[in-house]
Amino acid sequence: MTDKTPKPKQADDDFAVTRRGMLGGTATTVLAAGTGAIGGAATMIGAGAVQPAKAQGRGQKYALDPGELDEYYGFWSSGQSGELRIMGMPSMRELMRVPVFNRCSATGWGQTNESLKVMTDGLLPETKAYLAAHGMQTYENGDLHHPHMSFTDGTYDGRYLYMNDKANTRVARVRCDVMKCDKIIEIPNASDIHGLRPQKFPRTGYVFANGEHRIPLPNDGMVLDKPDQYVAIFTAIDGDTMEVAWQVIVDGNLDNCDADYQGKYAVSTCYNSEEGINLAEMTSSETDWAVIFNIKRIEDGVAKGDFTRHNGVPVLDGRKGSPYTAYVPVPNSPHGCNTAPDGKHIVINGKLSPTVTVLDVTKIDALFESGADPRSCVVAEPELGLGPLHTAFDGKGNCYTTLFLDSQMAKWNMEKAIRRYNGEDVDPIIAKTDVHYQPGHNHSSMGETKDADGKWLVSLNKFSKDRYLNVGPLKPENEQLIDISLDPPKVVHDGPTFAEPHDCIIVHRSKVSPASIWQRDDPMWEEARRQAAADGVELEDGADEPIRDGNKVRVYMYSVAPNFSMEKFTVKQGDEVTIYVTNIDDVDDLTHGFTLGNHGIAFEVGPQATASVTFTADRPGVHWFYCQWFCHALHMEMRGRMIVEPRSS
Ligand code: CUK
Ligand code: CUA
Repeated sequence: MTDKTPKPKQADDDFAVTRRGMLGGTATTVLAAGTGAIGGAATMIGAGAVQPAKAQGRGQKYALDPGELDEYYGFWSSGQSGELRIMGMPSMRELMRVPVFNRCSATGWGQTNESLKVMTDGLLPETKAYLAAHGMQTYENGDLHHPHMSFTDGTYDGRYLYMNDKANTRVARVRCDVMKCDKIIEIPNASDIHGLRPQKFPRTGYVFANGEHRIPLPNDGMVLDKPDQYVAIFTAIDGDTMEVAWQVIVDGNLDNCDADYQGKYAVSTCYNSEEGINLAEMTSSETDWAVIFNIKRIEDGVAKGDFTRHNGVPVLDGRKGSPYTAYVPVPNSPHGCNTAPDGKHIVINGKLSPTVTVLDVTKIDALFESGADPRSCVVAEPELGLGPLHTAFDGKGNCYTTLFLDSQMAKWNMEKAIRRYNGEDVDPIIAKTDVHYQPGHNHSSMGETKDADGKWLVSLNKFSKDRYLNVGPLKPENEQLIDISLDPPKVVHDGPTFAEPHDCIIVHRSKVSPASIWQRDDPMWEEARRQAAADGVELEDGADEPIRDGNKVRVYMYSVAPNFSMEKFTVKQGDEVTIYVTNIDDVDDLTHGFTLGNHGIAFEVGPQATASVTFTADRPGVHWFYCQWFCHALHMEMRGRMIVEPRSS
């Protein structure tokens, strides 16, 4: 032992817990039997007797044995990376990356005709025109903050995941059967979609999305530097059709949102009641709002025509005093908005205030009667610490709030917070757990559903500082797994992440069942199917020769490990070439790829899938194509030639 560097205390501590976890045993049950029996229990767990901090229980197992499957799916955002990530929880192993708003080198997302259709169909006409004028078909960046699953009756139903793009004002949907994005829409009239949550009850239903920044409506250059004429827009999207159902104009800037368990209300945090445009102006007032949207009234308003149409969407006026909204004053600059699994409470996180404000949904109806005290739905406002951003729940009446500035997770009890608000001398705070460092979102297992199970909590920390080997000036963020079955909760595992997961959900694996291979009739390659039919070709049979149609050439090939159906194909310089590849292998894991050398073209073709790409063959000569997904012992040999005949002079 030459290394004298002291080990971080936390690491030793974790290791001890892991080993205890792996050893199994019944210490938890014994200890849970009663605090009066501490002496006896301590004797029974041996080493625990001299380490009182560990005498709280052995904790849950999080480090899985090789081949062991996780109990939960984690669906992670990736911020400015623009993709969705799938994690195994509690092991925190990254299982998959699902490109959504970003261009993906491996899968060809953003290049294949199938993905470009998803990425372009839902763009506004003026956006398409702007992109075309700059030689682009779609945006290739996104800022994906909030991934959330569709609900039925207050819990996840495994149909879809919805997510926002703050950068380019879009909302996307991922199909949970194949874990691929099937719809992306640009939200008109709004600027920068931030907070996003699906309706919990009776089902999704609506997907609620907040336009964060205020802009003129319409934003066509007629109103410029007159911030008093800017508006922020709340949007309800139909989660089945992915069309905008309606929008509501609000005062202030919208931040995060959530829905209730009754299907009656959506709530958004709203900062900048000052309607300022710089930081000093935006934070000068002592109070901002939680804005409550009355869904029934809004639907009635749409039905009776109480709106103005902008970009084809009914836009209602929900500014202060309107029948559609209620503005609940809360301390300055609230951020997270989280509905508790008790079905009754909504927590508004203070950010600049050390408090969170608890709303009681059963008292919200009264806010929509005239002369109501707008604060009458507030039932608690505990002071937790500095920088409360987001709150998660364990389904047992406890709440876990991230404290950004304090780098802590505050565990507090809802019932005690309410009693405290009513004047009783009780402390709602149960524990504070140090996290490393500066947590933003947190999330508990099944925590945003009525099935919150109180087992795991993840803290998504913005800075990793000293937790990992230094990799240069750009460092990973740090996510920490917290065992909340223990009291006090305990950090048991670190996981580094690349830019920048804001939010995640932890979904029990019983709620999700993805397919292992594609169905041949999947709508994803509908257009390829239609074109092949027009050309008299079956996609899975391919065609022996390219099909010429003026200077458009269509190449239909299939792949079966380790071969493409064409060893070569010939086109003419200047041809617009579309290559369709259908993977006729129907085995798990047997993904092929198609990479065309020196043309910047590469894409994935999953088992039983078809994918295609269109490009101009402008380089005379011989160009090899090959399969880039390891598929067979002869994978390296899976290749062919594209021969481009020079343009005849
Ligand atoms: S936000 Cu990033 S820490 Cu966009 Cu949900 Cu709160
Ligand atoms: Cu097919 Cu590698």
